[in-house]
Amino acid sequence: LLPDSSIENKSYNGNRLVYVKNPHLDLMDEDILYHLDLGTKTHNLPAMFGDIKFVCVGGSPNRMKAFAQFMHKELGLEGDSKDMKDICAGTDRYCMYKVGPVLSISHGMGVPSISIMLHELIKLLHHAKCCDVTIIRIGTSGGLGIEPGSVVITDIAVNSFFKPQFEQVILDNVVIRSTELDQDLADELLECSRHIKNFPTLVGHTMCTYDFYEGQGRLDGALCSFSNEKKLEYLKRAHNAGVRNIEMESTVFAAMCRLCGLKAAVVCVTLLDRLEGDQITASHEVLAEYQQRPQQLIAMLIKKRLGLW
Ligand code: R2B
Ligand code: URA
Repeated sequence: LLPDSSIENKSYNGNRLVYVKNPHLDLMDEDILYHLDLGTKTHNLPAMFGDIKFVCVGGSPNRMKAFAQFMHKELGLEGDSKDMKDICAGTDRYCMYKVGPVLSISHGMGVPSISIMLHELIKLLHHAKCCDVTIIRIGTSGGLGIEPGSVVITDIAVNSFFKPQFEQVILDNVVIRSTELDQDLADELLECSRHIKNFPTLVGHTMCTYDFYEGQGRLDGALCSFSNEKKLEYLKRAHNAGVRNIEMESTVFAAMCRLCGLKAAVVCVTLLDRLEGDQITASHEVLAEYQQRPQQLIAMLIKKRLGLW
């Protein structure tokens, strides 16, 4: 196992531009962001995206469209948000909406899906010469020992071994990257949450896994080779290590944003308490309301930053 070189692992948050750390990019005449259906020759990226200050990412295309429409209303912008155009309409891999300085993008499920999106998004922000960008993942998760519907602001993203690191396979090497998130941003989000009374918000570690079923200790997948006792022993150990929720993207999100100079946060609502069960039994109405909770918190942060609240 090779640790990241100190240069690659260094955060550049002091300087507020978005960094790409790839010498080959400078030699390319054109950069096609294939999965976003955008490119440096086909689109004027600085004109389209240069004013972006907040990027919100989440798994589901519908939820990220709803978030964009919600932000349109919250920012008091003109026009009908129903007509909002998907910037990535030329591809059905991801969707993207721009609302003033806010970009809302879907990332699909799991580490490989979000990682492809982030490579292209970070290059997009770099080509567009964006600066002072804050990026937040708003998502769903399984809770550990907390009331379903609680919102968890991640202090540290950890892997299945409760370690704050992401292992990227590069050629046939394993490179370990830090998953540290922006502490000040997490504190600012917690402060915002104190003004929202209708749901509990807490700070805790978030465990990121490569699977929803066996990888999260579920007994209800197509495959399962462990007992209920073993499952609970593992989940309780995770809880004792400070883990309060489990999802599938936070480690690679934290690692990539950190290396590219983006201040990043992860805010996920919990759909169930994994110490109580595996199946998600809440009604569609309840789940829909839960999924608006991270959006409310992020809207408050954005409005506060823009002096609108
Ligand atoms: C949370 O929810 C999804 C799985 O249901 C996954 O993308 C995640 O991180
Ligand atoms: N998303 C996850 O990854 N796990 C859960 O238990 C719920 C949502």
